[in-house]
Amino acid sequence: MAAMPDPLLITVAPTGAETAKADCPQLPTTLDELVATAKDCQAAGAAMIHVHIRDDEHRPTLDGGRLRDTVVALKESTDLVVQLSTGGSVHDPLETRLKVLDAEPDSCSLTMGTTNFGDDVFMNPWPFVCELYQLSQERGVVPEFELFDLGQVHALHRLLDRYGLPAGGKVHVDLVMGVPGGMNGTADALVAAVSDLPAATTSWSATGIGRSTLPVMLASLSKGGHLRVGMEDVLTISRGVPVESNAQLVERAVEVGRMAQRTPMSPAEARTLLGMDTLTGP
Ligand code: KMH
Ligand code: ZN
Repeated sequence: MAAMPDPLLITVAPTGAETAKADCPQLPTTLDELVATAKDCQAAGAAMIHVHIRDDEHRPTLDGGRLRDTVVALKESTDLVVQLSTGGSVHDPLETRLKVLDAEPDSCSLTMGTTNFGDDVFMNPWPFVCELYQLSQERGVVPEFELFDLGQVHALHRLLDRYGLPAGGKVHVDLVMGVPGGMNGTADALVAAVSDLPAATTSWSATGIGRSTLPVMLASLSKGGHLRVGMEDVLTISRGVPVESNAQLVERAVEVGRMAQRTPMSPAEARTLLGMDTLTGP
């Protein structure tokens, strides 16, 4: 009997906080655009969405009311697992980032350490990481541990040793590679990071920023990992050719995944993978 293809979690990160709408008009920055993108990406094969939102001037914001409205709208219009970014932009204060969980997302990103981020610094001091993690446990929000560097793999060991398993009992990691200041977006760096993940890790994905997108995608699939794609991470589909839409990036991930005999996971399967079906709602 033919073996069943392994399921592939595809997360779409459609907006991010770094690209200006003026430089990339196809970036989904309004709620309507975000919802339309989410529907298209679910239809294309995504099961989870990593969300950054913008204000009326298309600037990054962590406004609580807007975050709540966004979670509600995405849940009404799609089945996607809704993950809110707690990273925000490099300019967001730590106190504001802790309040993101008030919007009651399914999941939140949780970066495991401070990272140089181009010319800026993405601040994640250890006490902040611990506070955010404990808050996610109290609120029943499933974290995705975002690792930008090998040192952050080690920090994840420390966090789990000290505070135990996340809400839902599963440990899902995303390697964010190729950020100027973080780990390189190469197969070698991915292998090093994956080989040191805590034994409690139940699933992991990877994304490569900019030109590291394809090497990281291929390396992740060859190591049995999952994928994050989207315009937060890359704005060209090939050298010099702008991405038309987030769905285009999801479609490419589906196609490359199929070559590796992986089938896109449904949102329901993703909820099981992430331990969400064991959690009771607020
Ligand atoms: N925008 C970056 C500074 C996250 O979403 O948690 C942080 C980031 C990570 O994108
Ligand atoms: Zn993000």
